[in-house]
Amino acid sequence: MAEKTASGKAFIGLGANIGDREAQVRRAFSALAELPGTSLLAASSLYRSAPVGVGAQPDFINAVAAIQTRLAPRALLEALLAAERRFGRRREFPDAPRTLDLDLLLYGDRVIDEPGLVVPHPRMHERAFVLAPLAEIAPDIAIPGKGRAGALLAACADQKIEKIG
Ligand code: GSY
Repeated sequence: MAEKTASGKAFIGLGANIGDREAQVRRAFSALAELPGTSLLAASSLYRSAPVGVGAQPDFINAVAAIQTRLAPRALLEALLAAERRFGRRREFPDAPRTLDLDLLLYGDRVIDEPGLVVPHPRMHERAFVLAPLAEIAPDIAIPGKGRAGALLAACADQKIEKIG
């Protein structure tokens, strides 16, 4: 049985760069709403973004969701990994193109550094493909130790990203 905790608000980064990327990300919002003890609070627009840190790959479609969940961080992470697998994600090599990527970005104001579970997501504060959709649905959200999403986004002006609705 999944580990339970008091209900908390979390933010999830969604991304896809193979297959029907837009459809997969839109369906993933519904998949998040169907996780045990979880409801979808907000879904950002979809954004097309150039790949960061993975070499020459197709552009990504990215988005961010806010959820309310009774799953504890580790149980939430496991549920996200299981959802990725249901969407056909295969980890054939590090940073392989993906049908769906679900990153646990923030869990309330918790700071967690455990094997396989680091929250806030360690690179989210420097990635426009996370910060733009996050700032859209939660402009004043603070990333512990880093600052506010809206302000951090201003420092990523060189990264190519386009809102597609
Ligand atoms: O960490 C998410 C996977 N990822 C992405 C992504 O989702 N979007 C873009 N634009 N670049 C990325 N590089 C990685 S790794």
